[in-house]
Amino acid sequence: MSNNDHEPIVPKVGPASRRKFLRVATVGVIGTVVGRHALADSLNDVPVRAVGAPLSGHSERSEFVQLSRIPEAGPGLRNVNPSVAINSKTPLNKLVGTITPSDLHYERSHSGVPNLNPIKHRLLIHGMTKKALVLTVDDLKTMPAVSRIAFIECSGNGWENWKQADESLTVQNTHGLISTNEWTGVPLGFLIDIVGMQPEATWMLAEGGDAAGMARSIPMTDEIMNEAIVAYAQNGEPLRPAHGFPIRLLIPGWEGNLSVKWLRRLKFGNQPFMTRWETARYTSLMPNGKARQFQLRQEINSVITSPSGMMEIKPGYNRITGLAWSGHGKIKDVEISTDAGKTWSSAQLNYPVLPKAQARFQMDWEWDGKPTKIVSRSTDEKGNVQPDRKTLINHMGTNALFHYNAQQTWSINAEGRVRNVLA
Ligand SMILES: Nc1nc2c(c(=O)[nH]1)N[C@H]1C(S)=C(S)[C@@H](COP(=O)(O)O)O[C@H]1N2
Ligand SMILES: [Mo]
Repeated sequence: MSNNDHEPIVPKVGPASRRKFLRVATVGVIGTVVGRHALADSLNDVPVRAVGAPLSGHSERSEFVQLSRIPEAGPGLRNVNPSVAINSKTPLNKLVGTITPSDLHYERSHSGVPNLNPIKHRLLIHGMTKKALVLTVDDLKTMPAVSRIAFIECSGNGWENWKQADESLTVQNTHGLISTNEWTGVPLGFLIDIVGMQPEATWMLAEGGDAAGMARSIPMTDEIMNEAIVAYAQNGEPLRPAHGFPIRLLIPGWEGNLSVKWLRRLKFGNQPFMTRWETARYTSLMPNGKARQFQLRQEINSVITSPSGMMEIKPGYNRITGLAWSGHGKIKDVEISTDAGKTWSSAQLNYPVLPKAQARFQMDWEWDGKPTKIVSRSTDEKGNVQPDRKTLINHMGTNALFHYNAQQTWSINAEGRVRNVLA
């Protein structure tokens, strides 16, 4: 592990920031913060101790906490009946830290969620291999396992903002097609060693057991052979049906679409299999009229989750926080501008920062009450910098649907209302 993994929490969020905080405090921030809270001097200031409910075999969220995904039917198609939804977005505006609770992991399923019996399920591995194998879920569970914290992101994440910005969107609407979980399963490389991949094999077809027949061609690069997992668990429990129970493929950092759920088949070959998912779907129409195929990596991205769309803030101290991620590796820096992109300063990163996982950033901010725009811009360890909207659109035009990773701007008016805008 590099130094970064062990960067202690206290020094990063502590002395440096505290100094900044104190400096700001001399112009009144601590005063504002303290002024907002009640001063206490006796036990009468806290509620009496409460009688407890019986313990249970399964705990639920507090009745005072409301958290849910939003089912949507595509760009601009919100507030639909869940029966016609094609995806369901994670409430990034209401979550903290970096791990998404399993029941709030975003969901994208092309033909519903099959209810598969793990006893009957099988994984076939064949094609350009020395032998073909059919494995049960129990077979997989007896093999060496790895656990890895990684994001899955739909390449459609951000698609709401390609052409125009609907001012009523929350960050859940604009960026809710990404989540980070800890995934456990068998390394793909181990399975490849068992079946013996032929030297000519350069691509792998992964096929799902749902009615859609989701199937994608995956290039057998060293990176993928080292990092892909046939996963049977998320956040320490068996996969939830919506996320591929009993098994799914996980390709950290690459299009969510490649992380095939309800995995039933891996087939090796010497060229891409050209499924309809990589011809009719999951291509990007470029300004010259040609379609870009096999844009498989999720690019560098970030978004401020608070304050964000449809929130309201007050003048004085506000803490800006958000999430940054890159399919190339670790996030190295997140800069924030609170003056519409004129000046930038680095936010604090919460450690550990993991490769191909969401990273949490935060910054203290004193809002003077004047209308402004806030925006974040991330940089990863490979030197990739999140593009501004103009740069992305110059390159991609506005006809593409997938891989929108432009900097997200939130405008704030004199009343403190936060709204989605293009830049
Ligand atoms: N078999 C199958 N796998 C699938 C899909 C699907 O519809 N069927 N959807 C894909 C898409 S488009 C995405 S973005 C991810 C979403 O994974 P999640 O629902 O666990 O978030 O799964 C991928 N794997
Ligand atoms: Mo997706």
